[in-house]
Amino acid sequence: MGDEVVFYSSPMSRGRIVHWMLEEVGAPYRFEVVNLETKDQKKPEYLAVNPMGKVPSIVHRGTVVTECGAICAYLADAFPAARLAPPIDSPARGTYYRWLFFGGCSFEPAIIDRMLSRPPASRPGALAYGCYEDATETLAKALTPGPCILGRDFSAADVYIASQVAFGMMTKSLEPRPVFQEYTSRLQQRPAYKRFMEKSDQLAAQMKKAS
Ligand SMILES: N[C@@H](CCC(=O)N[C@@H](CS)C(=O)NCC(=O)O)C(=O)O
Repeated sequence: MGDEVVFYSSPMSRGRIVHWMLEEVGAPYRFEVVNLETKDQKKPEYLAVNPMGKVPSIVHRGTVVTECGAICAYLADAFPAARLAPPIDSPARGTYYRWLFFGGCSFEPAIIDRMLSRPPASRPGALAYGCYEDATETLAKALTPGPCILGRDFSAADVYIASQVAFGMMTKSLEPRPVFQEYTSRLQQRPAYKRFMEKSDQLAAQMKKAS
């Protein structure tokens, strides 16, 4: 079966988060393009991998993993030499899970709702993230000590959170506070980030040319 990660994605999608993560862990991987324009994600071959018909997905050692946050956490554990997750018995492990799950359950929905101009909920208490202001302020406070979400140590949680923060600022659904700008600019200097960007841009250009 080998140790290759099969990576189903599109270069213009949340799969960018996983692409960066794959470069960080140094995993051998094969990029299988799922063209969202031609609705490859809803074709039976791909639905057999992810019945949600969404990217990204990975298959590794015969197991399918979907959901960006889960894939980042999985890859950090599957490729421990990259040291992108605190040890299982470390107190930092709790903080690491906390922000990984905050990213998927609270921060991303707050940003997407804002991007789509969805009206504020009539019952914020029933909404997982409460209100946009609380979700963004909470993250800003957590990032203030820096340089990473866990303090000194860079982790998979940073790949996930920094990607969302950058996306939020790019789509103007997140105010470009200095704490967010400094955090993303710092992490975007990482060699793995630069490798991912170069490969992703190349792939996007090839797809554009072929369309
Ligand atoms: N919760 C999923 C969301 C995945 C998702 O929404 N992917 C979008 C691209 S960014 C997609 O595949 N959209 C195509 C579609 O729904 O048809 C994750 O975190 O991986």
